[in-house]
Amino acid sequence: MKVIEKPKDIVDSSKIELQAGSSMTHNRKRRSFLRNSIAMASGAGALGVSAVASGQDLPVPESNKQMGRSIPPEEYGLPSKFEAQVKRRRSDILVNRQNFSDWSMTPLQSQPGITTPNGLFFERHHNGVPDINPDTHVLALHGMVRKPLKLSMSDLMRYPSVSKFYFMECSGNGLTDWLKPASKTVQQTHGLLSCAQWTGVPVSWLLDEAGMLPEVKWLIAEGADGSAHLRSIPVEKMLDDALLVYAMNGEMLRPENGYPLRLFIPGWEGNVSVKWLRRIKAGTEPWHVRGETARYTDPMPNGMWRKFSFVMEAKSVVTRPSGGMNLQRGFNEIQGFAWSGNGKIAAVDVTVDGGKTWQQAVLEDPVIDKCLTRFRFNWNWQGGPAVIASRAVDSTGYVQPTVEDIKKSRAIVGFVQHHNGIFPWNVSASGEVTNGIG
Ligand SMILES: Nc1nc2c(c(=O)[nH]1)N[C@H]1C(S)=C(S)[C@@H](COP(=O)(O)O)O[C@H]1N2
Ligand SMILES: [Mo]
Repeated sequence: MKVIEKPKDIVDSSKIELQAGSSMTHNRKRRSFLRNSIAMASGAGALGVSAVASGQDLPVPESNKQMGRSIPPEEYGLPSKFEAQVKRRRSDILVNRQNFSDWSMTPLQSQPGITTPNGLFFERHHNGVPDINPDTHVLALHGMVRKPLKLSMSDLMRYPSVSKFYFMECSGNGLTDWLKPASKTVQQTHGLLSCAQWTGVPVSWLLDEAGMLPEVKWLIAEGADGSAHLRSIPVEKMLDDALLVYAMNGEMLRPENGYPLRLFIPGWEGNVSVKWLRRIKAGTEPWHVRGETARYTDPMPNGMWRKFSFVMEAKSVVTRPSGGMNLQRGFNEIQGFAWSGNGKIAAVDVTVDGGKTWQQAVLEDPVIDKCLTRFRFNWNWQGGPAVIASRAVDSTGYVQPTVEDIKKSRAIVGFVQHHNGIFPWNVSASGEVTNGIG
């Protein structure tokens, strides 16, 4: 049998000096604990874990003495009631006067792996969530094609499918935090970011079937929601890796994420992944719709605006410790996510001194193209103020910029889009973690 090897940089629990429990009377010889950077700050156990002296220290829990809940004939399982605080949340900075153009954010501080559970996947709707019956939903492929196609959901699901892990990030992720006042938690600063395994049919297969004309340069996708959301997408991207997605994380899409069908454009701003997709039209020019002119473009210092900013460039954030948490002295594993719309994550550096020095974090497998990558870094906090941040490097060699770097090429005004700046968390002398931008 193959065992999962414990990574060498991880604290070896056999070498951690465990703190004596209160009922522990006998004298146990201290085991040595010292490993590389994880030097002990005091005589107390690094992780503050209590040792068990004998069986008597282990009372039998009530749950051992009763029958458990039985399985109902059928159900959709839900998380433990003790996890009730793990929820999607709307912004605590911008209070909308109406709820139709709104968003909710993923609790990244509570996400242990790279996939976001469907009930926690962030949402962004320009005019609410439509209620679409898959039995009557139709996808049309038309415009500059030889044979326009109309497909029902059951037609589409007869095609072979692929399943791919990709992150999705709204270009407005963090937009409140480069302005004042700043959000408190990583959910509020970075939660317009989620990651899932997406299942569907490559757009290229259907464009091939429809006989797309060689002159086609751009395609436009439209949603069946109240905002009739539209985006123009270059043909190269559509043929490269765009998907017609009907499922995420092993079940059909949730209504809020585009049920029964959405376009998925890997690595690009979430806005182009048109939900509730009803048609794709082929043409030669971008259509310059509202979402491409009044929104989703970036101002530059000279007052001009960029035409398109599709790709979400490399970015990372520390999720533990993060805003609202309280640090304990001694060993702390700094954890976070890194991602890039241009490829794989090659490295992540971590600083605990506000960027004076950087050290390389460990990347957790799997490291997937255009997908969230987990990183971790061992830190022995001795008390005293600290500023923690991470910096991602992707497979193209691109390094996540500082806020100052971004300001050189971009005007940071209004609702800042596509901001991938290095994001700091302040740690106070007493261990309170707060937004380091504010
Ligand atoms: N039809 C339609 N598609 C849409 C939107 C919308 O409002 N209507 N919002 C876009 C935006 S701005 C983003 S960031 C993503 C969000 O996808 P999600 O709600 O599944 O996270 O959907 C995009 N696709
Ligand atoms: Mo978005």
